[in-house]
Amino acid sequence: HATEAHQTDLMTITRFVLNEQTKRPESRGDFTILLNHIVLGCKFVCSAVNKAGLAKLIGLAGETNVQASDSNGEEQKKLDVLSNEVFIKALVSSGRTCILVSEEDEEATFVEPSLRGKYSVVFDPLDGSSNIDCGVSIGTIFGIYMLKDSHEPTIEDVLQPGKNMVAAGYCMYGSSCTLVLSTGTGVNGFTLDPSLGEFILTHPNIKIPKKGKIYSVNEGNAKNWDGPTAKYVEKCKFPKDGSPAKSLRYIGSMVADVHRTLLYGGTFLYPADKKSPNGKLRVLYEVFPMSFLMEQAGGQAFTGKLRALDLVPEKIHERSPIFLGSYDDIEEIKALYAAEE
Ligand code: AHM
Ligand code: MG
Repeated sequence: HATEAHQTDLMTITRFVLNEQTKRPESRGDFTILLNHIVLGCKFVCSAVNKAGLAKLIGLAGETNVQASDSNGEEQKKLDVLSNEVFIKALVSSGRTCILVSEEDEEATFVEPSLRGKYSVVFDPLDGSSNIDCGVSIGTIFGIYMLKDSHEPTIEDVLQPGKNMVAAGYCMYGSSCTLVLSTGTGVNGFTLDPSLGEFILTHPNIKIPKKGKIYSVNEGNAKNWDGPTAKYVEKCKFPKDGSPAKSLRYIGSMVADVHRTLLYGGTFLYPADKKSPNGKLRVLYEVFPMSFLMEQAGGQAFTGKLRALDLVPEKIHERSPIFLGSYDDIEEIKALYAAEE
């Protein structure tokens, strides 16, 4: 029989999440609506990132960029500022959110009562923005908490350990636009079909290889590392057990580095060092969502002290060291930290 030229049964992200939600009797479609607004934000940012070189969208925020300004002299915003505004507006207008924490905003946004819903979203609208100007992959990272009862929301409602998230994901703006999502029952990847404007399921049930052949870290910080991090990287390069040395891959864009780690296996580290004792990455909207996805894919995420998802953040922009990736590889790192104690 003839091979099919076109796939005709398209599993869009909306259809996928609706299917998942109907398995939950308490669900009234609120999560699907929220997700649709996140997806809209991702599509907007994807389109803006793709046009950035062309449209000179990359002028400084608040500055009038003569070349980039349109005929009305409209100010052009930097892509990360623009992305943040788009997400905030999309999330508020969904009518399903109550607290928003963005890497771009010092303070959390409390949604006004008339538009309030039960979900809180923590996000980095455009992570890795130092990579924009040279066309390297960047991404949006998000995590979602749910208000347990209908009390007046307070900041404590987002200062929750990552294991309390109900969903997490990222969207990578790379050679294609890929959205990876977990609602706590595994990890699935969707790719934007630009002609349809829809995310289609392309990576069902992602599982990270149990052990990997790659490590990923900014080695420029090596002189300031602690003992276990230094020992681990030394082992990657000069293994003493006869196993082959690992390959180093480091893009410097968390979404891209984590995406590769999820698909190919291995480790991604942003450890503590003498200059930054808490590492660089932010707990709420970088460490937690990626750790949630790693565990859901069968991997692990560790802070150097504890399971990353057990951390209880005290401040919304708090940082933590992070070691995440293949199950066996993170076991090795945990053993090195345990030996230190
Ligand atoms: P940003 O939020 O300022 O873009 O910084 C976060 C990025 C991550 O995407 C990436 O993993 C990390 O910074 C790279 O840091 P470094 O340049 O120190 O290696
Ligand atoms: Mg960031």
